[in-house]
Amino acid sequence: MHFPTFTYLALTSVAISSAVPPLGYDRRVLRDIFDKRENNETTSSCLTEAALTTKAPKINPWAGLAPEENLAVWNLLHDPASGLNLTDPTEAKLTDNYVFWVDALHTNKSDVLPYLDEGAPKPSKYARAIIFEGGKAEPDSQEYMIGPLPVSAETTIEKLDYMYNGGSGGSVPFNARYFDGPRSTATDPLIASIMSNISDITAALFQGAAYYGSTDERSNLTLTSGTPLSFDGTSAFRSIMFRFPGPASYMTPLDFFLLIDCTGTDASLYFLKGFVTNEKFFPTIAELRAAFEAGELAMEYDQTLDADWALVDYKPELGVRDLEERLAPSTLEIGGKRYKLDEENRYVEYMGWSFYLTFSRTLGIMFYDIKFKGERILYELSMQEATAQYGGNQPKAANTVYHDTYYQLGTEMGSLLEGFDCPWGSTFWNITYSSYNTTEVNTNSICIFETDMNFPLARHRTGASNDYGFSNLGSVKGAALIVRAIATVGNYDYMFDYSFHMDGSLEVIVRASGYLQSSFYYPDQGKFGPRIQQATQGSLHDHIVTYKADFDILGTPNSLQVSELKAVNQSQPWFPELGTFEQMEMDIHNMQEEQQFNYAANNQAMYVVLNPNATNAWGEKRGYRIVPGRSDIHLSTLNSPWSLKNSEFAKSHLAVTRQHDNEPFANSVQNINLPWKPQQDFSKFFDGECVDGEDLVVWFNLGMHHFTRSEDVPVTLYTEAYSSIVFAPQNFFDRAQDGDLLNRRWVQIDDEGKMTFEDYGVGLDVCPIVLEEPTELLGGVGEL
Ligand SMILES: *[C@@H]1O[C@H](CO)[C@@H](O)[C@H](O)[C@H]1NC(C)=O
Ligand SMILES: *[C@@H]1O[C@H](CO)[C@@H](O)[C@H](O)[C@H]1NC(C)=O
Ligand SMILES: *[C@@H]1O[C@H](CO)[C@@H](O)[C@H](O)[C@H]1NC(C)=O
Ligand SMILES: *[C@@H]1O[C@H](CO)[C@@H](O)[C@H](O)[C@H]1NC(C)=O
Ligand SMILES: *[C@@H]1O[C@H](CO)[C@@H](O)[C@H](O)[C@H]1NC(C)=O
Ligand SMILES: *[C@@H]1O[C@H](CO)[C@@H](O)[C@H](O)[C@H]1NC(C)=O
Ligand SMILES: *[C@@H]1O[C@H](CO)[C@@H](O)[C@H](O)[C@H]1NC(C)=O
Ligand SMILES: *[C@@H]1O[C@H](CO)[C@@H](O)[C@H](O)[C@H]1NC(C)=O
Ligand SMILES: *[C@@H]1O[C@H](CO)[C@@H](O)[C@H](O)[C@H]1NC(C)=O
Ligand SMILES: [Cu+2]
Repeated sequence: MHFPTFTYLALTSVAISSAVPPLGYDRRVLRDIFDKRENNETTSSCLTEAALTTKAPKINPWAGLAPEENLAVWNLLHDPASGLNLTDPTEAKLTDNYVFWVDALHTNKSDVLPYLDEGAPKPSKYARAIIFEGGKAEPDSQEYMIGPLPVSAETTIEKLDYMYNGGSGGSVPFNARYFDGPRSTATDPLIASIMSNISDITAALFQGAAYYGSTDERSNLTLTSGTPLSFDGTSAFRSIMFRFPGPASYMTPLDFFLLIDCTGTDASLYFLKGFVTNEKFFPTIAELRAAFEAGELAMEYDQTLDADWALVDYKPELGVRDLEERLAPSTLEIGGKRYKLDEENRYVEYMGWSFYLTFSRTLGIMFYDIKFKGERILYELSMQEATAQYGGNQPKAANTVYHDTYYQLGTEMGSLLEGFDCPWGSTFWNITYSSYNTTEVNTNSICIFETDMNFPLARHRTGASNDYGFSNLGSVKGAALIVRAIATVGNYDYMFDYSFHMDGSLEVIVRASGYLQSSFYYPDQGKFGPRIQQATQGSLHDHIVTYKADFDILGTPNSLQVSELKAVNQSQPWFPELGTFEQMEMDIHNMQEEQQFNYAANNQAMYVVLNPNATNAWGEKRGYRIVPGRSDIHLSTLNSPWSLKNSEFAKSHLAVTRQHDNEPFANSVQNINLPWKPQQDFSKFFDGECVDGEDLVVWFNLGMHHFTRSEDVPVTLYTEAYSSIVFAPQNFFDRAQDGDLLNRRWVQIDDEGKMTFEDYGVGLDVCPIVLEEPTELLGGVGEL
């Protein structure tokens, strides 16, 4: 979530794919494994075959910008006739106007639904562009919408203000805009002059290390500063932490902080605010030096210089585990792929499911028009923001809040390693996004695969007094399709999973791995996290990942029904001896107004999005339940100055709003530096509108309270750091949607003890690879 601030993403981002071995390597290994099974028919194994193709019913109306569209938009913006007076970003200074980034503008739902459902023409595509306007009298960042595309005489460039409710539309004050390369460069002379002046002090404290400037070869300290770097855009500041350089510098922080003011575009006015070290504040160089000379500054521990301990490679010193030289079990689509794809339209069909994917440079992968058995469940399902807020006794941890969309989280979704990040044989898709006048490709950065759930979807054995103890036994295979991407945003690797289950339920999971943003270890500050290395403390923090679920259960008019479990005292005449006694019942009502709310204590409430006018065969209203999963949390601090009003979406478990074309996102991508005067204030969505029988949107949070631990070294583990939620049919159907699955077994034993075994023609022999006889599947029972 956090980059050394000299990184200017829009300019320097490159796909890391070239570092990843070609997929073919592991595929060959896979084939070798199966060839050893002496089957001669495996030359074109269904394990490695591409998925079958299908044709999306509609051209994807949410698609990103094609390379030629991006180029045309770029050229239009840079055409002097546009009046934008743009400078080439690679040469830009603070006082120039230049493009930050370009992406596709989301398509309005009110234009898409008629196209999907009523044969209306495909909505026009638009681009959005954030332009840094340092050349203006009052410098700012202004967002524009450019369209319709393709660029023609009708194409206009307009300010994109409509989706921001903070009062300044698409304009963000200079002091709050993204801290890019030119801004970082502008602060470096001040930092270099201050740090050179005290190089003897840093050398004495930190094993000879000093900072003389970002390009000075003598520098052997690196610096980092996070966000926010402004409260309301009237001023800007950097709380800089120094670290030892190296691949794991997040894990080797030092106890030295430099605070500077960097307000405005004139770098000659930037100034020193002070230093922090040894848990003390020194407003001037003179005061720091006086303390140093009085012998009051010393490090109790040296930070480690060799950070090999923080690399995710094999560590033989941990010992040997018996049989670990063998290949671990793997998910393999051994019956052949059971999903179909329209790659051009990013459209997927799987076991009754169908949906479109798209990609945004800030939000990553997004899902649209999610249907099950032809009926719409969700119009949109998308990640909206990944927030992290830290705690600590120094000016880095205590004031750090990240919004990862600010760092363009989507562009940080990188190549996935087959067999490890995703199963062997998965489908891999590229993602693309604009980079100046060209289009960047992150290869194989989305994977799609079907996985064994490793437990049956359903099973039952009916008891009987025969020798086998049952008269019939049914068990249904559990499988799901997963769409996955992993965004490495600075220190963290967020894994986003969307899991489409056979029964029509949909699970959203986020996991976190990667480096802790750690602090120097202070023995007296255990309340902010444990010591995890010689001189490193794992800093306590919250991760809150906000999602949007625009449910359209069989159409747009939906309600959010709450069924609260209540204990009530009542009496029943057939239990006269009990008098009044307590039992539970449901208090059922529809939420009336837009609101933010939390899961009920003890989870004693069920939330169902239903269509008030659609009933199943039993007369029950058809809906989908929101089932909380693991670690469904909100921010721990609700009144921190660092996240006061720009992170409202992270402050409740759930929220429900009326869908509006001008409220497409929970957050804006440059909101992080405006905690007191947000560009986008999520809490303003809640203005008393009715949500009963309306087009409603559910916003939900996943996340983790990250109670850091030694086992976060070298990196946080996905086993523990994960959070999930399930959307499950609730009276949506007349019965469970497992009856139509052939991947099942049905075993019956008649009165004479004769067993019949039904496999519906599906066994391990379906794929060209024959492994075993199907009866083996049932273990003891099959051999009867
Ligand atoms: C596989 O093919 C080889 C030679 O091509 C043959 O010798 C062998 O018997 C075959 N094995 C089976 C199981 O058919
Ligand atoms: C265009 O921007 C440059 C700085 O990049 C500035 O010097 C110049 O005055 C601007 N021109 C106009 C017409 O605003
Ligand atoms: C270092 O800082 C001190 C205190 O501000 C100042 O007096 C001195 O001139 C500076 N020295 C250099 C070489 O900049
Ligand atoms: C930093 O560089 C100086 C000068 O080369 C050297 O003496 C010192 O050991 C280095 N310290 C670290 C921590 O790299
Ligand atoms: C993109 O911009 C660069 C630098 O201005 C230029 O050299 C290149 O020709 C442009 N590419 C296209 C396709 O216009
Ligand atoms: C993915 O990107 C790579 C590298 O640019 C390219 O060779 C490949 O054709 C792309 N795949 C698809 C399906 O576009
Ligand atoms: C039911 O009555 C008992 C006895 O009066 C009381 O202790 C209990 O709190 C009541 N429960 C509820 C749910 O009101
Ligand atoms: C989308 O809807 C908003 C709000 O109604 C409107 O201001 C905007 O112009 C629409 N966008 C397009 C591309 O029509
Ligand atoms: C449900 O149907 C009734 C009767 O047809 C209609 O009056 C009402 O507006 C409908 N409600 C919704 C939310 O569609
Ligand atoms: Cu964490």
